[in-house]
Amino acid sequence: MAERQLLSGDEAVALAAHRCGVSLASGYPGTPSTEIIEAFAGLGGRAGWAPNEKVAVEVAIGAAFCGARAMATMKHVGLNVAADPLFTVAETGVDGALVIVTCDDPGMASSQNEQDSRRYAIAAAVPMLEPTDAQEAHDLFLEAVRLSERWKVPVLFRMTTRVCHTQGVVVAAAEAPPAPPIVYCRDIPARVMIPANARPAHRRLRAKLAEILAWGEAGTLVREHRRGRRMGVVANGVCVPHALEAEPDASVLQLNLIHPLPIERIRSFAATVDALAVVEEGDPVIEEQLLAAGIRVRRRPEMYRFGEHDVPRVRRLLAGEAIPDPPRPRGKPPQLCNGCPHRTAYDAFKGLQVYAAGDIGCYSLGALPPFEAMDTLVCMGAAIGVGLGMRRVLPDSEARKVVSVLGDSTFVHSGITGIVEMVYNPPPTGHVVVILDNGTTAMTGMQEHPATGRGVAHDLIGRVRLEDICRGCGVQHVEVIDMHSAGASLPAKLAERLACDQTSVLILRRPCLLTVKRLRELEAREAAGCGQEGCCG
Ligand SMILES: Cc1ncc(C[n+]2csc(CCOP(=O)(O)OP(=O)(O)O)c2C)c(N)n1
Ligand code: SF4
Repeated sequence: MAERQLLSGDEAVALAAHRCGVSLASGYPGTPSTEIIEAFAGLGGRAGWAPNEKVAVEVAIGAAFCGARAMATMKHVGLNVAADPLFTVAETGVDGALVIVTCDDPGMASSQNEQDSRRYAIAAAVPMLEPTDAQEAHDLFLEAVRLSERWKVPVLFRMTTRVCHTQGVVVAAAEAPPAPPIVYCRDIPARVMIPANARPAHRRLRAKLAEILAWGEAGTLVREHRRGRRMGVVANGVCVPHALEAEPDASVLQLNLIHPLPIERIRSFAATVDALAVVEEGDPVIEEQLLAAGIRVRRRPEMYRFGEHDVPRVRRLLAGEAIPDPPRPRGKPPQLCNGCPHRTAYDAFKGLQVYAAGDIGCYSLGALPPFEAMDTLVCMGAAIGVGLGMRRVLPDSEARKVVSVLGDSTFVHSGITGIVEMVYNPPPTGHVVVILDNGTTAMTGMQEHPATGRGVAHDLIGRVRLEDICRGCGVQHVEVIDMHSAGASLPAKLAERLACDQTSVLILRRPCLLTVKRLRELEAREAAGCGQEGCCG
């Protein structure tokens, strides 16, 4: 009998990727996607954290150009960072398989915005699949690999928080598609996107998409749950089980193929029911396409664009009610841990009344009481650019109060180009960048990154040094402050750098409290000459 395992959607994707011989998985941490890379590595797969999502996708493209099966993983906003390679690899196509997993966060449990990745599939003209639970996450991932190999296109694999993190029983497929040999075949016209090659490549992509649509219309990625005819519901992702439970008499058309949308299957389904509604989280992506295709569908009140759905909410939606959601129970506001090294920085910011152009990480909590000492948060890496913009337009006395503050993982992700901008276009007052180097990616669960010098399994690999990057870029003053021994000097040091007209980077170094034990154990093992986790106590 096939083995039954209790897995989350993320783990089920990792299992499927491992079973079908994905040769390389590259990702950048981000809730709710992070566990895919960790679980894939735990199964013995070759996986690495990339400095950011763009690089993760590029690495996976390189592997797929060689005929390998490759996967890149990220949260929804990561796809913005990776959008540049995505749009062009859609046109070059791949030789092996390329599956890009993007995990959306409707309701923003842990994100800076609520964007809907389905728009990317339409804009980049790539197929997108979406599972409704963990078993489907496993099965559909294998389907995504087959699809990518058959049409030589990248496939977007979308999941949302509930599917990523909800556990379910998963039975691994008896047979995964056997992995093809990894061989690099030169194909300059297909891979070098100078305009003369890109023009036919765009036409090839559109032709592939038309074939995939015909395949999708006839295939198994649309499933009918036939019940009554009074109401028909078209749904995707976690909305499928919600709709099935919320309206026991409604027939439900489950879409696993999100793009290209199998519109004729939906039209046929619509003809069999008295009224049609769409249940989807996020933007009305399906609803808009049905309306554009002339399919009569009940329009969803605007309030359902926001937040996650659950069964009672779907019941209200299907009843056409637009009453506000019941208030959510108030939880304890998040706070920096007691003893968190970031606290010292925010005490100093508060004391000096600086304007802190901030960024995303545990240190974003510096915007909340008791500190209220971070002024902006836009997207990863924006701290430096935003701070420089403020410095350039404010009068001198005000400009001197501006500090850019970001974490070490965020700096490597997308802060480095900000440093280049600071050196290239220095404001007349200079500028001060503070890097909170706690030696981890704390916010998403303590992942390693290039400046920690450790890999997914915390093993020693290559390392980049933040101070070398800043000095190499030409920053006038770069200083590492050991916050264990010299934290008390920070306010005076900060005041000194704010007062001078130079470009400065202060790297405040002290490990995140929650990684100290792990770090000690790793270092002890390494000193004993054993790099293996779990080997020496
Ligand atoms: C484009 C993008 N990718 C990933 C994330 C998820 N994320 C939020 S903050 C963060 C990094 C936090 O690490 P660091 O900057 O070192 O700060 P720390 O939490 O350790 O204080 C990540 C990966 C995101 N918000 N946006
Ligand atoms: S997890 Fe680490 S970085 Fe985050 S608040 Fe706690 S001590 Fe600070």
